[in-house]
Amino acid sequence: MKKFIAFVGITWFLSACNTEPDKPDTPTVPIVDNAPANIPYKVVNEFPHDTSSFTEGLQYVDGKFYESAGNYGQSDIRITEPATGKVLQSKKMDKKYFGEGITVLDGKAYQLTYQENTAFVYDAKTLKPLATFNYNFGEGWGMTTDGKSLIISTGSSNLYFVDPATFKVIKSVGVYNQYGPLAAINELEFIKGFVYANLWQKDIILKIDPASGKVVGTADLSDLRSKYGYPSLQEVLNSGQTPEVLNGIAYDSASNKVFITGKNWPKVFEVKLDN
Ligand SMILES: [Ca+2]
Repeated sequence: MKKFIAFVGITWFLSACNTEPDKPDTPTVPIVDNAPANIPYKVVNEFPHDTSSFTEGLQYVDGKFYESAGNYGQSDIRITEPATGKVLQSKKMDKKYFGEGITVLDGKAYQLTYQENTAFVYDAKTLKPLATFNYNFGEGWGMTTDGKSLIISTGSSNLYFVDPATFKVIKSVGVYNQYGPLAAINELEFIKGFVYANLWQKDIILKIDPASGKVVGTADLSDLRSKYGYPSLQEVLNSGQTPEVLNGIAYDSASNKVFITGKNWPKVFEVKLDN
């Protein structure tokens, strides 16, 4: 960022030195990145959610939720009925794996693991295991898809675009706002050309331009807890209470509905953001 400011300063100085009368006196340099837009939110519906699920990923596919539950010994991939929260199908992971981000693409469900550098691929209808991949670009945190690549977060500020056929990284993009890089990017959802992301241990959702990594919008959901009688995030972080952090964003593109939940949350909320 310092280099950028220096560049702006030098360009402004050169521009200010321009005394030729026939040239318009307009700035020719980009304005330094400003703050992301505030995205208001509104709860429009609420549905039950399994409080035993330490939610690490959520996606809406053909009328069902696909969810990844974390923690060693309690991890699984599950398909649930949105209206009731009923688990329709599930596949438990071996106790050595901690389930993390999940996404469904072309009939296959992909699931990351936290520190095991292993991704699992399942048949999305039957949850039959199809393949495993090993990866080494970081821990497994969140995952979504733009319909072509898997998009993965690792707890860093980067989004990794990964080939679903090989699990090789195609490119990475650093997420930043007006203050610089933002670490701990967590659960993801691709909505209308943007990546929406939970930020670990924050009650906010970021809207990210996937081409540049720039945060273009922020939704602050911190009052959702008090509205529903949940302990504040600070109380949860201090004492280990539940519901834990926001960590699930799903999108139904057919009906333009956004759903959010969190680790051990009793509800999935349908919310209106800027969708
Ligand atoms: Ca998601």
